[in-house]
Amino acid sequence: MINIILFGPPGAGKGTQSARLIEKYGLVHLSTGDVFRYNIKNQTELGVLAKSFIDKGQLVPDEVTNQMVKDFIARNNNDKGFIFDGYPRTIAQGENLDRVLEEYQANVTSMIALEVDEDELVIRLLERGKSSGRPDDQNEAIIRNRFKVYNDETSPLANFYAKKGKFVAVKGKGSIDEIFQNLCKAIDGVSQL
Ligand code: B4P
Repeated sequence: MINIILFGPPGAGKGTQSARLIEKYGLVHLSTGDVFRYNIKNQTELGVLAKSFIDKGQLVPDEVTNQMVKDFIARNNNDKGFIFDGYPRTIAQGENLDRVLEEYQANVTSMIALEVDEDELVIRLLERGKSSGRPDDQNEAIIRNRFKVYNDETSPLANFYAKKGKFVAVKGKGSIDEIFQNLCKAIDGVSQL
């Protein structure tokens, strides 16, 4: 079983690359952003709550996100493993993921981080905002707030996994194919350990 956290700032390409990686490795994809957006679209109680945070570029509170992930893993437990895309985003979420996987005698294999500079990310997100209808992608101030939240609350997770010897960085700028090949090399490297 391999459990990969695909990490990186907003717009780094986590969703784009996860879609290809799950096909190649047969892993189950958990994108917390996608689950929130599904709930927003269907106007569930979770969706209404999540929207109030996401539209401002803030994180959905840990208790809500952690419970959602716990339920998702319970429903999708499998032999091959997971790609976690956009989760964990805080240290408390990282600790929760360890605890939940332990219940299944599993653990995080590796965090693989896509590194892209902020100006490129703003261009990507504004571009996506033109067609996606996502309010969090349409306003530069909200996008900048997402980076602030990323720098303050999410980036410390890199060190959290580095200390466990489970952090690998991959260049996230270039063609989608090139980046995919580099991610596959990183995954093949850690899955043979
Ligand atoms: P997410 O849905 O996780 O999305 P993201 O960070 O915006 O984008 P991602 O990195 O997946 O980028 P993508 O591949 O789409 O989060 C949205 C919000 O949900 C968060 O701000 C937060 O409020 C909430 N949330 C989610 N998880 C949470 C959690 N765990 N805790 C609390 N709150 C949570 O790529 C972006 C764009 O770039 C696309 O248009 C793509 O086509 C383009 N692109 C990709 N690769 C490219 C490349 N190589 N070159 C050029 N363009 C590229």
